[in-house]
Amino acid sequence: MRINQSAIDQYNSDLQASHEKKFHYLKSTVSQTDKIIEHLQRFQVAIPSWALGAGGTRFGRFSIGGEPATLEQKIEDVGLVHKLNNSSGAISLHIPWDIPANANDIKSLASEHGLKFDAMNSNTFQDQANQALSYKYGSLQHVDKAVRKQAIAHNMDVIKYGLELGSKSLTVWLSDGSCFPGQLNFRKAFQHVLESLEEIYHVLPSDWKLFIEYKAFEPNFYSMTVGDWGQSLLLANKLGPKAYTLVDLGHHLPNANIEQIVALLLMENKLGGFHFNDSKYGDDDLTVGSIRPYQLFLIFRELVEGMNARGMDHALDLGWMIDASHNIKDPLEDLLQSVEAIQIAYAQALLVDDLELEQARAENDVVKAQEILQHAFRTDIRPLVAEARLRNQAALDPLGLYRKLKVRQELINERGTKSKATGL
Ligand code: RM4
Ligand code: MN
Ligand code: MN
Repeated sequence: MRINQSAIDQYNSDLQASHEKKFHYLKSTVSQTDKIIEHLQRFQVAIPSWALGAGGTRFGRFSIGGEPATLEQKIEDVGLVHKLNNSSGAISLHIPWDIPANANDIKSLASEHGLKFDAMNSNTFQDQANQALSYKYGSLQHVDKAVRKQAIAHNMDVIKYGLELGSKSLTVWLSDGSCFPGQLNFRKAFQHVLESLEEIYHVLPSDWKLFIEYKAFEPNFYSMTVGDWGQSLLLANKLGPKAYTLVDLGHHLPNANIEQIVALLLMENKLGGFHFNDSKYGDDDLTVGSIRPYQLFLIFRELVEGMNARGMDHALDLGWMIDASHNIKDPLEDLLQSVEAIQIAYAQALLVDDLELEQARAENDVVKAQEILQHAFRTDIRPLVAEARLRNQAALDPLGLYRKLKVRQELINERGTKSKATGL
């Protein structure tokens, strides 16, 4: 299914009058609206290929219907999201789930939809049917060199696929770790991961980035060999300038101060990528902003301020991606909600007056500093986000139009109720 521009234009003209009212009111109360809108217009968040079908838990999986069963269909689905919001112009692939049979065809299909290829993801956390050696006891950390070699070779293959598609980064997330005390020699495990990553880094093209994603627990429940930002940063620093830490919001121990982590990684020029989601308990992979919107805003505040301090381009210099899983919702609806939540937090972060905040800090005016942040967070910035979409020829209300066009039903008609997306 494809959405015509005329359907978007028609929908927008129906909503125009009510939008104008809200937008003009906001414009009269907030300064620098045009600058914020320009930032929003450029900002793109990549969609992972594995978030387009039903996720599940170890207890069950409930199909959504019309799931994309092929890489082509996954690209089509991201194309639908991007057509509606013009802010999801990239797809992130997971190998071997998304091996392209013909890279050129896949590339041209993606560009028809206005999509680029974001980070490539390797998978050494599952055994594949034709695989010689098992990752049951880890991959890059494994005590057996032959297993490490197999996992290194897989990452090199992923880079090759990425090169064919025009990707510029590799994300390595390892499930390596241990489930019981005594199982692992921590130092040896870490050292093996480092040596393995060194081999991968060695073949990484000079204009590529290597993102090292950490995770505190799951699937290993006693130790994770890349368990926190310290371990990831240690690896990135030892590897060199092409290696960066990747922060996934769901990969921390409860109540971690993620905004502080982000600030320091940016300061060290070692923040490379970002995976958005939300959680209440663990790696819940829920809709961005659905549980802790204030935390999301505070994180964005550090991102914006930290990127400005380094003269970084907000839209291009970090890898932005949603990493969510959909157990009960239509994934495409959830992704539209997540992108919107990201844009809201970003716009609110852009509202904050840096000089005023610094002044309050210099005077130890704790109340003022807190007020400045809370004022931005409590400003209903949604008309600005909608205006950015309007100026980008996207839908004023993407979710509203998605429902009006009955996109899911259309996808079910095309693909059936039983089609199943590969991935998690
Ligand atoms: C992990 C992690 C990675 C993703 C896999 C599918 O928990 O978030 O980014 O590649 O899930
Ligand atoms: Mn992730
Ligand atoms: Mn995760």
